[in-house]
Amino acid sequence: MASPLGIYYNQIMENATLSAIFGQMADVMEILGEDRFRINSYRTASRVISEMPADAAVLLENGTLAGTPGIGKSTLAKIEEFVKTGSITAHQELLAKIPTALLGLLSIPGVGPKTVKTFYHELHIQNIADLKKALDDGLVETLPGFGPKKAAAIRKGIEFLEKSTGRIRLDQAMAAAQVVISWLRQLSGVERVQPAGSVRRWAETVGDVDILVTTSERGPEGPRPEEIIESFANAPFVERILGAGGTKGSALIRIDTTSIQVDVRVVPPESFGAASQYFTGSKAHNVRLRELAVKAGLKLNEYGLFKGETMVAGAAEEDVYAKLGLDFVDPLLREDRGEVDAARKHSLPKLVRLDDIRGDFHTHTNATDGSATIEEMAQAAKERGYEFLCITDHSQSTVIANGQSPERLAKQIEQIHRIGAKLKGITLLAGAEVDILAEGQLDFDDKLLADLDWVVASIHSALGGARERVTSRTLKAMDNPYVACIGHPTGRVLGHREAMDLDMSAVIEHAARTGTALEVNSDPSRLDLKDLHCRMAIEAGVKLALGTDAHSPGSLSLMPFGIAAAGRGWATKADVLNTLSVTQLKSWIKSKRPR
Ligand code: DGT
Ligand code: CA
Ligand code: CA
Ligand code: ZN
Repeated sequence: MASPLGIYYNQIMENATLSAIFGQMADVMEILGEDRFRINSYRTASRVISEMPADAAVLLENGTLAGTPGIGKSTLAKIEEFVKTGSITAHQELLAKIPTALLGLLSIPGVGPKTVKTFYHELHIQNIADLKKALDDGLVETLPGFGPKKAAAIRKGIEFLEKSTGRIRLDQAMAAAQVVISWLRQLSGVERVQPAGSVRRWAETVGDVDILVTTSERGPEGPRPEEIIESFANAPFVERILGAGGTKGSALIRIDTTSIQVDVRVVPPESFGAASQYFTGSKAHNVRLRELAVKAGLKLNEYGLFKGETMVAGAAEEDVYAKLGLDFVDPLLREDRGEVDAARKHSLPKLVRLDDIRGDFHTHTNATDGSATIEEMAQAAKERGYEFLCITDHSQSTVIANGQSPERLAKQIEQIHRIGAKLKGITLLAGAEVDILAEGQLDFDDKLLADLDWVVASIHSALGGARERVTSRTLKAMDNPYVACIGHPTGRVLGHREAMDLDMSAVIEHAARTGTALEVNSDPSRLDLKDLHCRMAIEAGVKLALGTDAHSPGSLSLMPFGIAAAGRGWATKADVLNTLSVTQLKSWIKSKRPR
């Protein structure tokens, strides 16, 4: 059964993969000391692709890709090749020119392609172990332009890398999954290819990527499971094989600057549903199902659901659930958080879907730290089929992001309304992301806030403050009648910054009391609120406002990550403000404001 996120799942992964491939080609060429002009054109292509408003394949087909600035003739040909075959020959040829593990050095914080080039050419370093030895031998600090300080920083970078948990962000895992999925799809005899595990559940971080493949055995000439596994293990993107044989292969593959383990399993078609169920997990969800099976005198494993020796379900995942007396459970919900009980009582929530989303609540333009104009953002939102878009640039105190003074904002409000009036089919809402200051006061006075259609209030300073302090700042901001929403409420950045020590129960209770929405920041490095907090908010009757925090038109495509976080928090359409019409939304905003 399709996930509520539909095709956007593939779209994000395809573009991320393509972007990563071009980035990697530029890295390899830089390490090899090749032509500067081509390196730059690959870097540009990588950036442009990552910011594209729609799937590259779609843009290619409708002809818009050809005219896109930054996409030249040879880049276009490579994208075409990727869309057709799932890989790019030039990319594979480049990878073949360097030792496989060399690119792993790029995962060390502070080490870029230039540094790797020096290590490789001057010291013949091929992997992290070589680099550690060179550091120990004092060779690195003697390199031109290095010195003891830089050598120590690199050593620290390696320590950081080795200490890190090994879990990576969902978007990176999806990009890795897509690389492998594209590869597997083009192998002859492969029938179905599907992600499983935490990637299919859209968990916020991923330990390893799990992929299922089906093939029918076809005698001596046809592909057999071990041949598919062998082909995967020898694919050009594989950095290190961790194990390969029979029906399972595990390998490390690199995506951007990270390595991730990918497990591929080949299963027979008649067990595909049972295997999907088993390997999607979560482990806790599976334990519940197995208990139910046992109670019903059945046996459930990755091969099927059995009554004695007879298979009663196996080819289709839906059948496994149905034969256990359960409604189908969306993968987003499979965390043993009450979903099995609800499935039995037919009371599972009807999850909010991407199709329900009518607009985005959090976007930036080049007035502050975004890269595009108001018109460009509006156009991209329109192309996504949105009915409204909130422009929410930074306020004056966020100096680092070129936050706007009251004067600049006043002008921008006029500008947004002027541009909006000319646009058909989409409503622009003049908003701002207003800083919550040290004592919980806001960065603009009420008179200016009253002129805004949509106010997101966010904490960007002193995030490390005591629980009491960060909580009371947040509560006080919600007391302001013009604050419609609290932006990225906990302030976490996955892999970089811990969440604030917020009293979430108090925040949610106050949001309910004041009629303030809480953001689900849909940037996969934030996912803030996270799934469990979404669930708490919904249970308290608090509305969620999904915002991509897009700093470019392409990033509007991050919305599915927010949908997934909300869905994992059991959100239905009614819980999410993005599903309202503009008229409904305006009256919701008004209801908190003084008459
Ligand atoms: P991850 O990789 O840590 O992000 O999380 P998962 O959920 O992808 O876990 P993983 O890769 O270890 O295993 C994939 C799925 O396989 C898991 O969600 C459920 C199933 N599975 C693995 N080991 C067991 C087990 O010991 N018992 C049961 N019931 N299921 C298991
Ligand atoms: Ca996994
Ligand atoms: Ca796994
Ligand atoms: Zn923002």
